[in-house]
Amino acid sequence: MANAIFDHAAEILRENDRGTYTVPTHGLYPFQWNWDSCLTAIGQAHINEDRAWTEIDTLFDHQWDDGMVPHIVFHQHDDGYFPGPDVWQTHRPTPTSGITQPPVAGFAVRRIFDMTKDRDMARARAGALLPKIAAWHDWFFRSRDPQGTGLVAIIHPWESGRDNSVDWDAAFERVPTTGVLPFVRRDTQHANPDHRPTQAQYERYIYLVQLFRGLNWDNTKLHDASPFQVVDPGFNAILLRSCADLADLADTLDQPGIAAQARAHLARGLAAMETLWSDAQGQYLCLDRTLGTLIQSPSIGGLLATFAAIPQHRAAAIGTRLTILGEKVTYLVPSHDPDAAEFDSLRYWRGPVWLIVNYMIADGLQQAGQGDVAARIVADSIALIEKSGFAEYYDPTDGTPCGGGRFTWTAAMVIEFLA
Ligand code: 2M8
Repeated sequence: MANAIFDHAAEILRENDRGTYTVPTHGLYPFQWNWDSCLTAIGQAHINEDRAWTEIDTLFDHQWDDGMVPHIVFHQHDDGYFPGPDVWQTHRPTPTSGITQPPVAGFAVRRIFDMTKDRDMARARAGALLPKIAAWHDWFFRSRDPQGTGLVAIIHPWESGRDNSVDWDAAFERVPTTGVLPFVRRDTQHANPDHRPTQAQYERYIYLVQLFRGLNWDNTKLHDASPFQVVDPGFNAILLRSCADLADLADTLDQPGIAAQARAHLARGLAAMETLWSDAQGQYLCLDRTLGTLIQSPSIGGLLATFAAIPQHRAAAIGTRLTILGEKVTYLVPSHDPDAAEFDSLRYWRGPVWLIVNYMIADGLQQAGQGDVAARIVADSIALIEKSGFAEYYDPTDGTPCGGGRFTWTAAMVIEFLA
């Protein structure tokens, strides 16, 4: 069984491979997405090391001069996705979006470095990527933490990767829709509209794109200009884990300046994470930076915090919280607490299970000595594949496959789980 699943996953990676980058799935997402690519490369590394490195190299070939790595690279013309390059208007040689995504590259590169059997290749490819990843991290702390709090904000829900999470609802209400130009969504033509964000959310997504476009995508202005500034513990945990992995790699590859800077970001960030902890919810919460208050929304973002080296007692509390959640659903980890009124088992990031998040949470729990809960998450992930194939996401109550099918990062994570 495990061999058949592995082979099927490898077939999906091949099918979505466009030579130097991989699309998340045919039709719904026809371009290169940032964190999809980094996590996909981990799966590819089990099959073809050189191809895995190329996936990340291609992404960083499109890094902006200020250090940002965009969330989409529009390598080829394709009308099947909205919003395309004509909406973003970032005026890049190869069109890109103008916002970023969870910075998982540092973690991915370290993981692929450790796996690569050709050690000369590993040192050369990682060595070339390190300064670029460091520049991206520096960009984050400069552009998305202008007050120097130690934690970065997202300024658009798409940056979080958890596009329509309940976490953003209240802050998103304050984003107006005045002046939004008419548009036609394409996502609802590829996937079931009941599994996707609402029209009202899309209007606000586009409002923010138009606002930032009007500021010429100048990252010295965007953070302060955005009516949406949210500090997500999951997003910051990914950044801090990547800082830690970057520092270790930089030591190995004799790049002490990069290591020192990454450790400085890490120390400040880990200390600041404590301000996001909620005893009442038993997990970390998002901070609405505009209001200065924690958002009382028990989502997966606060559990993903375990991907960073948070204190042992916090990781243990998250383990307990996951055990309780595991009694409420058949498949861990639901992207929102099933007891919350806003929980929707089918709608995208408002309830369904995502295998990439399962992977990162399980990895973090394993590092923190919470092996039993991690094992349950991995077992549930494999059970979902056996029951429902390689979907974009799944209903945590009965495993119904949702969103796009034959999904790249789902396949990549399964390869990693089985290897
Ligand atoms: C989803 O987001 C895109 C926008 O970036 C979309 O819905 O159009 C999210 O699940 C995101 O996390 C993911 O990277 C992307 C491609 O898989 O799809």
